[in-house]
Amino acid sequence: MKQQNCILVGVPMDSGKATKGCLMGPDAYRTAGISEMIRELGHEVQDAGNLAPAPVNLPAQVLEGSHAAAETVGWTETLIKTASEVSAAGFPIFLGGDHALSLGSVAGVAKYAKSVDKPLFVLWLDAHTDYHTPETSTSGNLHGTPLGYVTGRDGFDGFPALDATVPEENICLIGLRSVDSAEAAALGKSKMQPVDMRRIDEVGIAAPLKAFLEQVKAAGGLLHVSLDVDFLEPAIAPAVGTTVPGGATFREAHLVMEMLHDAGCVTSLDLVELNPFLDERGRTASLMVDLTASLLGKRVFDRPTGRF
Ligand code: 6HN
Ligand code: MN
Ligand code: MN
Ligand code: MN
Repeated sequence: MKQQNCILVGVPMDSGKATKGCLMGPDAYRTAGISEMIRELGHEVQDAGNLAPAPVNLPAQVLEGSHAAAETVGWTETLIKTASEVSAAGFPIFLGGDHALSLGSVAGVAKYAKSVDKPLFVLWLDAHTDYHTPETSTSGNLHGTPLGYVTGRDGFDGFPALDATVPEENICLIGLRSVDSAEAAALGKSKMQPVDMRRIDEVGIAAPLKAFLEQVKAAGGLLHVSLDVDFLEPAIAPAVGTTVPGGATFREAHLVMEMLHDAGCVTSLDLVELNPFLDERGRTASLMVDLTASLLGKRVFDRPTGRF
């Protein structure tokens, strides 16, 4: 990855589920030193501050089974606009905020990709598929729906119409270990590329990622990475409301980020679901910042120069 102009976009969004706390995420990343880390790696960084949701009133009956739907629609409007604009200016890093922010970040990046006539690919690092529609969700939590929205599934009445959808075959999900039955049924019919923890146990995390990155590079595509804290093993990343045992280890997660760096095709990033209220002395926030450092080129040993 060459030198980047990183743009930090704070998204203190907490409406994607009932458990509160993700609104503190952007400031936890700032406190953990995300700007300083980026600068030390030789990139430029600007902090665009925090966004706010557009005011939205939904007619009764629209999205009535979904938690805080109007607020989530408002965030989605704001994020589509911002994500499509900042993508033209640099490398956006969306500091969440819960995963419902990806309804807007991915839709906005897809709009940008269409405007520059490049295919968009998405890497979803998560315990969950987040492939519900508001109608299939049993929890009513819209953070479980962003991949449903950006692939153009029905049932998102009330949300902005999409300028561009993401083709299913351009989406790879890694780390899966909690998939609801309605999502599994839809996934079975889709062309998305799911990599669950069982497969990672058997073949390792590098092989499926390498295959996906080769697909991205062969297509000359843009790549958006969405990193959910619960991708990680809860023992190393406790600050998330939806922990699932059996997640990616410290080294598996760093290897993913190091490979993404070396591939040089990542163009935008979401850091989502961090709930600082659930953290232990900031260690989850710090780990997420360290993983971002690996994506931006930090390495233990620099092979060409021999420098550590
Ligand atoms: N996340 N499938 C569950 C639900 O409520 O729909 C969990 C969603 C988790 C959301 O990972 O961002
Ligand atoms: Mn998620
Ligand atoms: Mn998740
Ligand atoms: Mn569910």
